[in-house]
Amino acid sequence: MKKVGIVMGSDSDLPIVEKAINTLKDLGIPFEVHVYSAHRTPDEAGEFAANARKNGFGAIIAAAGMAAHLAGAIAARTTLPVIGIPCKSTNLDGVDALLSTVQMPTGIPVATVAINGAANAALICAQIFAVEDEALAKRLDEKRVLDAKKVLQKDAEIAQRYNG
Ligand code: RP5
Repeated sequence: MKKVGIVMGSDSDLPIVEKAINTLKDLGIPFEVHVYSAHRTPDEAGEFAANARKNGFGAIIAAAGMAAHLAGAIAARTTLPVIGIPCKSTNLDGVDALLSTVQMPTGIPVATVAINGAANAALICAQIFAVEDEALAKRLDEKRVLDAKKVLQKDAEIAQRYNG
């Protein structure tokens, strides 16, 4: 199976990114994690993106906060799917990162998830890989069933507490 590249702009993004890491682990998808910044280490970020396809990656998750140009800078250097996670930091609640990540010019797309939406970033990668991987598609189906059961369990608990 191809790997997912997970790149974050700073190790301060790791608490958010861990949800993507854990989701990929749960689904048995190989990954590699790096800290590269579009602004502080632009050469390393660019080289990682430019070589990603030949290095066995099938998709890249890029997480950054503030003026979050990492996902776009990576997308500029590869035609692999790039999923951007806008990270909440500082004073603007992540809206700064959301707009910086999502507002890409035509031709260089970044599939952007919600602010701090790291689990969904991993799931998008999984769903892309599952187009050609029946076993992974089955694991995704099973996860959906399990997640639904958890919601129904919560419904039962809340209903018992409030509905007499
Ligand atoms: C961004 O600036 C990073 O992605 C991080 O979200 C934010 C703050 O970085 P640090 O100053 O904590 O390294 O580039």
